[in-house]
Amino acid sequence: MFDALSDRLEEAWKKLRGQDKISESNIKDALKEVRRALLEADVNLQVIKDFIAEVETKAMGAEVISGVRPDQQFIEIVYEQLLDVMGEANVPLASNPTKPTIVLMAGLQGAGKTTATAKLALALRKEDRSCLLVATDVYRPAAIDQLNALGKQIGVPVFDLGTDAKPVEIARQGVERARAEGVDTVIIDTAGRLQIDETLMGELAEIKRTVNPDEVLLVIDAMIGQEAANLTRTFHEQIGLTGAILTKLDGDTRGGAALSVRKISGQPIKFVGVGEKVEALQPFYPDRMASRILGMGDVLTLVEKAREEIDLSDAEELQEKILEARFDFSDFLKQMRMLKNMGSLTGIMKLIPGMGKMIDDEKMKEGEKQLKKRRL
Ligand SMILES: Nc1nc2c(ncn2[C@@H]2O[C@H](COP(=O)(O)OP(=O)(O)OP(=O)(O)O)[C@@H](O)[C@H]2O)c(=O)[nH]1
Ligand SMILES: [Mg+2]
Repeated sequence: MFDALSDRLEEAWKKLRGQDKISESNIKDALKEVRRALLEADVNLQVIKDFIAEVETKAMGAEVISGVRPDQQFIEIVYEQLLDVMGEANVPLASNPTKPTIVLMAGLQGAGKTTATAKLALALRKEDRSCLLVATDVYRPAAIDQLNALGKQIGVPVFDLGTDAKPVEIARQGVERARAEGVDTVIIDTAGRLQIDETLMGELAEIKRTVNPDEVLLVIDAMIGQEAANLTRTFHEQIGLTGAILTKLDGDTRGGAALSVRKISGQPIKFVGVGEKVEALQPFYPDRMASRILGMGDVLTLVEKAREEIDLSDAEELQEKILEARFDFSDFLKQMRMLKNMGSLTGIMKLIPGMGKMIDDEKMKEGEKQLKKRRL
Protein backbone atom coordinates (compact mmCIF):
# COMPACT_ATOMS: atom_id res chain seq x y z
CA MET A 1 0.00 0.00 0.00
CA PHE A 2 1.10 3.55 -0.69
CA ASP A 3 4.31 2.43 -2.35
CA ALA A 4 4.29 5.10 -5.02
CA LEU A 5 3.61 7.79 -2.46
CA SER A 6 6.43 6.72 -0.18
CA ASP A 7 8.96 6.49 -2.98
CA ARG A 8 8.15 9.99 -4.15
CA LEU A 9 8.37 11.44 -0.69
CA GLU A 10 11.72 9.84 -0.19
CA GLU A 11 12.91 11.90 -3.17
CA ALA A 12 11.61 14.99 -1.43
CA TRP A 13 13.50 14.24 1.78
CA LYS A 14 16.68 13.65 -0.20
CA LYS A 15 16.44 17.12 -1.67
CA LEU A 16 16.22 18.69 1.74
CA ARG A 17 18.97 16.61 3.27
CA GLY A 18 22.21 18.47 3.54
CA GLN A 19 20.48 21.86 3.72
CA ASP A 20 20.95 23.71 6.96
CA LYS A 21 17.54 25.25 7.20
CA ILE A 22 14.15 25.38 5.55
CA SER A 23 13.95 28.23 3.07
CA GLU A 24 11.64 29.32 0.30
CA SER A 25 13.97 28.06 -2.39
CA ASN A 26 14.88 24.67 -0.96
CA ILE A 27 11.34 23.84 0.06
CA LYS A 28 10.03 24.40 -3.45
CA ASP A 29 11.41 21.14 -4.77
CA ALA A 30 10.31 19.23 -1.74
CA LEU A 31 6.79 20.58 -2.05
CA LYS A 32 6.77 19.68 -5.72
CA GLU A 33 7.66 16.11 -4.82
CA VAL A 34 4.94 15.96 -2.22
CA ARG A 35 2.44 17.27 -4.77
CA ARG A 36 3.55 14.74 -7.37
CA ALA A 37 3.43 11.96 -4.78
CA LEU A 38 -0.13 12.81 -3.83
CA LEU A 39 -1.11 13.06 -7.49
CA GLU A 40 0.33 9.64 -8.17
CA ALA A 41 -1.54 8.31 -5.17
CA ASP A 42 -4.71 9.55 -6.83
CA VAL A 43 -5.55 12.08 -4.18
CA ASN A 44 -8.17 14.56 -5.28
CA LEU A 45 -6.75 17.77 -6.82
CA GLN A 46 -8.45 20.19 -4.48
CA VAL A 47 -7.40 18.12 -1.47
CA ILE A 48 -3.80 18.26 -2.73
CA LYS A 49 -3.94 22.01 -3.29
CA ASP A 50 -5.12 22.69 0.24
CA PHE A 51 -2.65 20.21 1.67
CA ILE A 52 0.36 21.76 -0.07
CA ALA A 53 -0.69 25.28 0.84
CA GLU A 54 -0.95 24.34 4.52
CA VAL A 55 2.39 22.52 4.53
CA GLU A 56 4.07 25.48 2.87
CA THR A 57 2.71 27.97 5.37
CA LYS A 58 3.68 25.81 8.31
CA ALA A 59 7.15 25.04 6.94
CA MET A 60 7.97 28.68 6.26
CA GLY A 61 6.83 29.67 9.71
CA ALA A 62 8.71 26.85 11.43
CA GLU A 63 11.36 27.77 13.95
CA VAL A 64 14.74 26.30 13.24
CA ILE A 65 15.41 23.76 15.96
CA SER A 66 19.09 23.20 16.60
CA GLY A 67 20.11 19.61 16.12
CA VAL A 68 17.10 18.78 13.97
CA ARG A 69 17.80 18.65 10.27
CA PRO A 70 15.47 20.53 7.94
CA ASP A 71 14.44 17.36 6.14
CA GLN A 72 13.36 15.87 9.46
CA GLN A 73 11.57 19.04 10.37
CA PHE A 74 9.81 19.01 7.03
CA ILE A 75 8.79 15.37 7.55
CA GLU A 76 7.23 16.28 10.87
CA ILE A 77 5.28 19.10 9.27
CA VAL A 78 3.97 16.88 6.46
CA TYR A 79 3.17 14.18 9.02
CA GLU A 80 1.26 16.62 11.23
CA GLN A 81 -0.64 17.86 8.20
CA LEU A 82 -1.58 14.31 7.23
CA LEU A 83 -2.92 13.85 10.75
CA ASP A 84 -4.76 17.12 10.46
CA VAL A 85 -6.52 15.89 7.35
CA MET A 86 -7.17 12.31 8.45
CA GLY A 87 -7.96 13.05 12.09
CA GLU A 88 -5.92 12.76 15.25
CA ALA A 89 -7.15 9.50 16.70
CA ASN A 90 -9.21 6.45 15.98
CA VAL A 91 -12.93 7.12 16.29
CA PRO A 92 -14.73 3.99 17.47
CA LEU A 93 -18.15 2.84 16.33
CA ALA A 94 -21.04 4.61 18.06
CA SER A 95 -22.75 2.83 20.90
CA ASN A 96 -26.29 3.90 21.69
CA PRO A 97 -27.05 3.59 25.43
CA THR A 98 -30.70 2.90 24.62
CA LYS A 99 -30.22 -0.23 22.54
CA PRO A 100 -29.97 -1.10 19.78
CA THR A 101 -27.22 0.85 18.07
CA ILE A 102 -28.25 1.10 14.43
CA VAL A 103 -25.64 1.02 11.66
CA LEU A 104 -26.55 1.67 8.03
CA MET A 105 -24.07 0.59 5.36
CA ALA A 106 -23.95 2.49 2.07
CA GLY A 107 -21.77 2.45 -0.99
CA LEU A 108 -21.20 1.54 -4.61
CA GLN A 109 -21.62 -1.93 -6.05
CA GLY A 110 -18.81 -4.26 -5.09
CA ALA A 111 -17.29 -1.82 -2.60
CA GLY A 112 -17.43 -4.49 0.08
CA LYS A 113 -20.61 -3.58 2.03
CA THR A 114 -21.85 -7.10 2.61
CA THR A 115 -18.40 -8.35 3.56
CA ALA A 116 -17.85 -5.35 5.85
CA THR A 117 -21.24 -5.98 7.48
CA ALA A 118 -20.10 -9.45 8.52
CA LYS A 119 -16.62 -8.27 9.47
CA LEU A 120 -18.03 -5.56 11.69
CA ALA A 121 -20.41 -7.99 13.38
CA LEU A 122 -17.54 -10.34 14.12
CA ALA A 123 -15.45 -7.51 15.56
CA LEU A 124 -18.35 -6.37 17.75
CA ARG A 125 -19.03 -9.90 18.94
CA LYS A 126 -15.45 -10.05 20.15
CA GLU A 127 -16.31 -7.02 22.30
CA ASP A 128 -19.34 -8.89 23.62
CA ARG A 129 -21.72 -6.76 21.57
CA SER A 130 -24.47 -8.94 20.11
CA CYS A 131 -25.54 -8.24 16.52
CA LEU A 132 -28.36 -8.72 14.08
CA LEU A 133 -27.65 -8.33 10.36
CA VAL A 134 -30.43 -7.08 8.10
CA ALA A 135 -30.48 -8.03 4.40
CA THR A 136 -32.19 -5.31 2.36
CA ASP A 137 -30.49 -5.95 -0.99
CA VAL A 138 -33.48 -7.39 -2.87
CA TYR A 139 -32.07 -6.50 -6.30
CA ARG A 140 -28.92 -8.51 -6.81
CA PRO A 141 -29.61 -12.21 -7.16
CA ALA A 142 -28.18 -14.15 -4.24
CA ALA A 143 -27.35 -11.04 -2.20
CA ILE A 144 -29.54 -12.24 0.67
CA ASP A 145 -28.01 -15.70 0.47
CA GLN A 146 -24.57 -14.14 0.61
CA LEU A 147 -25.34 -12.35 3.87
CA ASN A 148 -27.02 -15.43 5.31
CA ALA A 149 -23.98 -17.54 4.50
CA LEU A 150 -21.66 -15.01 6.12
CA GLY A 151 -23.92 -14.81 9.19
CA LYS A 152 -23.81 -18.57 9.55
CA GLN A 153 -20.05 -18.56 9.21
CA ILE A 154 -19.57 -16.11 12.09
CA GLY A 155 -22.53 -17.29 14.15
CA VAL A 156 -24.53 -14.05 13.91
CA PRO A 157 -28.29 -14.07 13.06
CA VAL A 158 -29.53 -12.50 9.82
CA PHE A 159 -32.96 -10.96 9.31
CA ASP A 160 -34.53 -11.00 5.85
CA LEU A 161 -37.97 -10.98 4.23
CA GLY A 162 -37.00 -12.54 0.92
CA THR A 163 -36.79 -10.54 -2.29
CA ASP A 164 -40.45 -9.47 -2.54
CA ALA A 165 -40.51 -7.08 0.42
CA LYS A 166 -39.49 -3.44 0.15
CA PRO A 167 -36.01 -2.60 1.48
CA VAL A 168 -37.41 0.13 3.75
CA GLU A 169 -39.86 -2.34 5.27
CA ILE A 170 -37.16 -4.97 5.78
CA ALA A 171 -34.99 -2.39 7.55
CA ARG A 172 -37.87 -1.23 9.76
CA GLN A 173 -38.84 -4.73 10.80
CA GLY A 174 -35.23 -5.74 11.27
CA VAL A 175 -34.66 -2.93 13.74
CA GLU A 176 -37.92 -3.80 15.50
CA ARG A 177 -36.76 -7.39 15.87
CA ALA A 178 -33.39 -6.27 17.24
CA ARG A 179 -35.13 -4.03 19.76
CA ALA A 180 -37.51 -6.80 20.84
CA GLU A 181 -34.65 -9.23 21.32
CA GLY A 182 -32.42 -6.78 23.16
CA VAL A 183 -29.69 -7.01 20.53
CA ASP A 184 -26.81 -4.57 21.02
CA THR A 185 -26.19 -3.53 17.41
CA VAL A 186 -28.14 -3.97 14.22
CA ILE A 187 -26.25 -3.61 10.94
CA ILE A 188 -28.27 -2.94 7.80
CA ASP A 189 -26.67 -4.11 4.56
CA THR A 190 -27.99 -2.29 1.50
CA ALA A 191 -27.97 -2.73 -2.26
CA GLY A 192 -25.01 -1.39 -4.22
CA ARG A 193 -25.10 1.23 -6.91
CA LEU A 194 -23.09 1.07 -10.10
CA GLN A 195 -22.77 4.80 -9.87
CA ILE A 196 -24.81 7.45 -8.14
CA ASP A 197 -28.35 6.31 -8.89
CA GLU A 198 -31.25 8.56 -7.94
CA THR A 199 -33.74 5.81 -7.17
CA LEU A 200 -31.39 3.85 -4.98
CA MET A 201 -30.10 6.98 -3.26
CA GLY A 202 -33.71 7.91 -2.54
CA GLU A 203 -34.29 4.49 -1.08
CA LEU A 204 -31.23 4.77 1.12
CA ALA A 205 -32.39 8.18 2.34
CA GLU A 206 -35.79 6.72 3.11
CA ILE A 207 -34.30 3.85 5.11
CA LYS A 208 -32.30 6.43 7.02
CA ARG A 209 -35.40 8.52 7.78
CA THR A 210 -37.29 5.42 8.87
CA VAL A 211 -34.77 3.77 11.20
CA ASN A 212 -32.86 6.87 12.31
CA PRO A 213 -29.43 5.18 12.48
CA ASP A 214 -26.62 6.07 14.88
CA GLU A 215 -24.12 5.45 12.12
CA VAL A 216 -24.27 5.83 8.35
CA LEU A 217 -21.04 4.33 7.07
CA LEU A 218 -19.85 4.83 3.52
CA VAL A 219 -18.10 1.66 2.44
CA ILE A 220 -15.53 2.75 -0.07
CA ASP A 221 -13.08 0.79 -2.18
CA ALA A 222 -9.57 2.15 -1.72
CA MET A 223 -8.87 1.46 -5.41
CA ILE A 224 -11.29 4.19 -6.43
CA GLY A 225 -8.66 6.91 -5.97
CA GLN A 226 -9.61 10.40 -7.20
CA GLU A 227 -13.28 9.45 -7.39
CA ALA A 228 -13.40 9.01 -3.60
CA ALA A 229 -13.84 12.74 -3.24
CA ASN A 230 -16.92 13.01 -5.48
CA LEU A 231 -18.43 9.87 -4.10
CA THR A 232 -18.01 11.00 -0.51
CA ARG A 233 -19.41 14.42 -1.32
CA THR A 234 -22.52 13.03 -3.02
CA PHE A 235 -23.29 10.48 -0.32
CA HIS A 236 -22.68 13.02 2.39
CA GLU A 237 -24.88 15.65 0.76
CA GLN A 238 -27.70 13.29 -0.14
CA ILE A 239 -27.74 10.90 2.81
CA GLY A 240 -25.51 12.34 5.49
CA LEU A 241 -22.57 10.20 6.65
CA THR A 242 -21.16 9.62 10.13
CA GLY A 243 -18.07 7.78 8.94
CA ALA A 244 -16.52 5.43 6.43
CA ILE A 245 -14.95 2.03 6.02
CA LEU A 246 -12.09 1.94 3.53
CA THR A 247 -11.88 -1.53 1.98
CA LYS A 248 -9.32 -3.48 -0.04
CA LEU A 249 -6.32 -1.78 1.47
CA ASP A 250 -4.57 -5.13 1.19
CA GLY A 251 -4.54 -4.84 -2.60
CA ASP A 252 -2.26 -2.89 -4.86
CA THR A 253 -3.93 0.42 -4.10
CA ARG A 254 -2.51 3.86 -3.81
CA GLY A 255 -4.65 4.85 -0.89
CA GLY A 256 -5.24 8.45 -1.87
CA ALA A 257 -8.88 7.87 -0.96
CA ALA A 258 -7.91 7.88 2.72
CA LEU A 259 -7.06 11.57 2.49
CA SER A 260 -10.16 12.60 0.58
CA VAL A 261 -12.88 11.01 2.69
CA ARG A 262 -12.26 12.90 5.90
CA LYS A 263 -11.33 16.12 4.14
CA ILE A 264 -14.54 16.21 2.08
CA SER A 265 -17.08 14.93 4.60
CA GLY A 266 -15.46 15.94 7.86
CA GLN A 267 -16.32 12.43 9.01
CA PRO A 268 -13.70 9.89 10.08
CA ILE A 269 -12.70 6.62 8.49
CA LYS A 270 -13.51 4.20 11.30
CA PHE A 271 -12.27 0.88 9.92
CA VAL A 272 -10.17 -0.50 7.10
CA GLY A 273 -10.73 -3.75 5.24
CA VAL A 274 -7.52 -5.64 4.61
CA GLY A 275 -8.65 -8.86 2.99
CA GLU A 276 -11.55 -11.03 1.91
CA LYS A 277 -11.77 -13.01 5.13
CA VAL A 278 -14.26 -12.03 7.84
CA GLU A 279 -11.42 -11.36 10.27
CA ALA A 280 -9.77 -8.86 7.91
CA LEU A 281 -11.04 -5.65 9.47
CA GLN A 282 -8.94 -3.24 11.49
CA PRO A 283 -9.66 0.01 13.28
CA PHE A 284 -8.36 2.95 11.26
CA TYR A 285 -5.47 4.71 12.99
CA PRO A 286 -4.62 8.04 11.31
CA ASP A 287 -1.13 8.19 12.84
CA ARG A 288 -0.20 4.76 11.52
CA MET A 289 -1.61 5.59 8.12
CA ALA A 290 0.34 8.87 8.07
CA SER A 291 3.62 7.11 8.89
CA ARG A 292 2.85 4.58 6.24
CA ILE A 293 2.07 7.25 3.67
CA LEU A 294 5.36 8.93 4.47
CA GLY A 295 7.08 5.60 3.89
CA MET A 296 9.60 6.63 6.47
CA GLY A 297 9.71 3.34 8.26
CA ASP A 298 8.85 4.98 11.46
CA VAL A 299 11.13 7.97 11.57
CA LEU A 300 9.39 9.54 14.51
CA THR A 301 9.99 6.47 16.65
CA LEU A 302 13.61 6.46 15.57
CA VAL A 303 14.09 10.10 16.48
CA GLU A 304 12.48 9.50 19.88
CA LYS A 305 14.58 6.42 20.52
CA ALA A 306 17.73 8.26 19.63
CA ARG A 307 16.82 11.17 21.88
CA GLU A 308 16.30 8.76 24.78
CA GLU A 309 19.53 6.87 24.36
CA ILE A 310 21.98 9.42 23.17
CA ASP A 311 23.39 11.79 25.68
CA LEU A 312 23.77 14.95 23.62
CA SER A 313 26.81 16.29 25.46
CA ASP A 314 28.46 12.90 25.07
CA ALA A 315 27.72 12.99 21.38
CA GLU A 316 29.24 16.46 21.03
CA GLU A 317 32.35 15.43 22.91
CA LEU A 318 32.72 12.42 20.68
CA GLN A 319 32.36 14.54 17.60
CA GLU A 320 35.12 16.85 18.80
CA LYS A 321 37.35 13.91 19.57
CA ILE A 322 36.88 12.51 16.10
CA LEU A 323 37.61 15.89 14.52
CA GLU A 324 40.77 16.23 16.55
CA ALA A 325 41.74 12.62 15.91
CA ARG A 326 41.55 11.83 19.64
CA PHE A 327 38.86 9.14 19.14
CA ASP A 328 40.14 6.02 20.89
CA PHE A 329 39.03 2.48 21.56
CA SER A 330 37.06 3.29 24.71
CA ASP A 331 35.10 5.90 22.74
CA PHE A 332 34.36 3.28 20.13
CA LEU A 333 33.18 0.94 22.89
CA LYS A 334 30.88 3.63 24.25
CA GLN A 335 29.30 4.11 20.83
CA MET A 336 28.76 0.43 20.31
CA ARG A 337 27.08 0.16 23.73
CA MET A 338 24.81 3.05 22.88
CA LEU A 339 23.84 1.36 19.64
CA LYS A 340 23.12 -1.86 21.51
CA ASN A 341 20.93 0.01 23.99
CA MET A 342 18.72 1.15 21.16
CA GLY A 343 17.66 -2.42 20.42
CA SER A 344 18.43 -4.99 17.78
CA LEU A 345 20.35 -3.78 14.74
CA THR A 346 17.67 -5.07 12.39
CA GLY A 347 15.00 -3.27 14.39
CA ILE A 348 16.85 0.02 14.16
CA MET A 349 17.67 -0.40 10.49
CA LYS A 350 14.01 -0.95 9.69
CA LEU A 351 13.18 2.40 11.24
CA ILE A 352 15.53 4.17 8.86
CA PRO A 353 13.87 5.44 5.68
CA GLY A 354 14.69 3.34 2.65
CA MET A 355 16.56 0.75 4.70
CA GLY A 356 13.64 -1.65 4.99
CA LYS A 357 14.19 -2.87 1.46
CA MET A 358 17.92 -3.26 1.82
CA ILE A 359 18.17 -5.40 4.90
CA ASP A 360 19.62 -8.84 4.40
CA ASP A 361 18.29 -10.66 7.46
CA GLU A 362 20.98 -13.34 7.46
CA LYS A 363 23.82 -10.83 7.26
CA MET A 364 22.24 -8.68 9.97
CA LYS A 365 21.96 -11.69 12.28
CA GLU A 366 25.59 -12.51 11.65
CA GLY A 367 26.57 -8.92 12.41
CA GLU A 368 24.57 -8.94 15.57
CA LYS A 369 26.25 -12.15 16.67
CA GLN A 370 29.62 -10.51 16.11
CA LEU A 371 28.58 -7.54 18.24
CA LYS A 372 27.49 -9.83 21.06
CA LYS A 373 30.72 -11.83 20.88
CA ARG A 374 32.56 -8.67 21.74
CA ARG A 375 30.71 -8.61 25.09
CA LEU A 376 30.29 -4.86 25.08
N1 LIG B 1 -9.04 -8.07 -1.00
C1 LIG B 1 -10.16 -7.62 -0.43
N2 LIG B 1 -11.34 -7.96 -0.96
C2 LIG B 1 -12.45 -7.51 -0.38
C3 LIG B 1 -12.42 -6.67 0.78
N3 LIG B 1 -13.70 -6.37 1.10
C4 LIG B 1 -14.47 -7.00 0.21
N4 LIG B 1 -13.75 -7.68 -0.70
C5 LIG B 1 -14.21 -8.47 -1.86
O1 LIG B 1 -14.90 -7.61 -2.75
C6 LIG B 1 -15.96 -8.30 -3.39
C7 LIG B 1 -17.26 -7.54 -3.20
O2 LIG B 1 -17.60 -7.56 -1.83
P1 LIG B 1 -19.10 -7.43 -1.32
O3 LIG B 1 -19.06 -7.38 0.16
O4 LIG B 1 -19.98 -8.45 -1.95
O5 LIG B 1 -19.44 -5.99 -1.90
P2 LIG B 1 -20.85 -5.22 -1.84
O6 LIG B 1 -20.55 -3.80 -1.64
O7 LIG B 1 -21.74 -5.88 -0.86
O8 LIG B 1 -21.37 -5.46 -3.31
P3 LIG B 1 -22.88 -5.31 -3.84
O9 LIG B 1 -23.75 -6.01 -2.84
O10 LIG B 1 -22.89 -5.95 -5.18
O11 LIG B 1 -23.15 -3.86 -3.93
C8 LIG B 1 -15.98 -9.68 -2.78
O12 LIG B 1 -15.33 -10.57 -3.64
C9 LIG B 1 -15.21 -9.53 -1.49
O13 LIG B 1 -14.59 -10.72 -1.09
C10 LIG B 1 -11.12 -6.32 1.31
O14 LIG B 1 -10.97 -5.58 2.31
N5 LIG B 1 -10.03 -6.83 0.67
MG1 LIG C 1 -23.69 -6.59 -1.02
